[in-house]
Order: sequence, then structure tokens, then C-alpha cells
Amino acid sequence: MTTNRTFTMIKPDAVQNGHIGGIINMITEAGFKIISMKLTQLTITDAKKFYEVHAERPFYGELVEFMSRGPIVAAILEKNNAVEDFRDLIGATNPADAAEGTIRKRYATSIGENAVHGSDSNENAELEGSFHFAGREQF
Ligand code: DAT
Ligand code: MG
Repeated sequence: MTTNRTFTMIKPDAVQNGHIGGIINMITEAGFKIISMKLTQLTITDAKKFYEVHAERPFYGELVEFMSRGPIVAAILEKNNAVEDFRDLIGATNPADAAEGTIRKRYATSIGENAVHGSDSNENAELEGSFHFAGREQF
């Protein structure tokens, strides 16, 4: 398992609002290298599985519906200390708490529709990335 990779999704709100370019620019300006990238869409089943850890939370149904409602950009990113540094770049889950200069501060509209996903561990980065990309699609 590599420890210098993370997985991200530009979520349906940000894609719909025309922020793909702005977000990719912030990611590359912060020193992340793009290893894999595609425009795709989660099925309801995919979204349920992806957020299974939140299945008992009151917002789970809304989250699954939101994440599957339109296209997303899925990507694997590489940088030293990628998981932690990317969490710093995206900012707090609730954009109201997100620091200046973070992606969520600039592009998220609410805690539920918060523009980007970032893996929370090396293990999840590997699982989430390999769900979307075959080995030959990882550059
Ligand atoms: P993060 O995406 O910062 O890792 P998380 O893993 O705790 O946050 O939650 C996953 C997603 O679930 C989050 O990006 C948006 C949604 N979510 C979390 N807490 C929520 C809440 N209190 N109300 C509505 N949606 C929420
Ligand atoms: Mg999370």
C-alpha cells in the first residue's frame, strides 16, 4: 500500500455549479499530482456502500441521494503525506467552519453539499481509489 496517495471526488453540487476547473486548479497548485481522473456517476448502491459507515446517521438517506444525483469527478492524487495534507486543503466538513483558503470555504454550500470528498486514511484511499480505477488507469 502506498502512503503518499489519496482519493477525491468533486461532488455533484460542485460539478453542477461549474467548479471542476477551479477545484482541480486548487489541487494542483497545492502540489498534488494527478494519478487517475474521470467524470463518472455513483449509483445509489455505490453511494450506499461508499458511506456505509454513516448508515445509522439521520442524514444517510439524504447523503446517498445527493451523491448519486449527478456526475462526479473521481481522482487519485499523489503527494508526500497526501491523506492528511489533502484533508487540510479541503477544510472542515461544515463549510461554515472551514478555514480561509480551503476548497470547502470557497466552493461548498452546506454541510451536506460540501463540494469535495477526501479519504480519511491510507487504507481507505487505497480501497476508494481501486473501486474507481484499474491498475492500468493509475499513472
Ligand atoms: P468528511 O466528508 O469531511 O470526511 P464525514 O465523513 O463525517 O465528513 O461525512 C461524510 C459526508 O456526510 C460529509 O461530507 C457530508 C455528510 N454529512 C456529514 N455530517 C453531516 C450532517 N451533520 N448533516 C448532513 N450531512 C452530513
Ligand atoms: Mg469522511
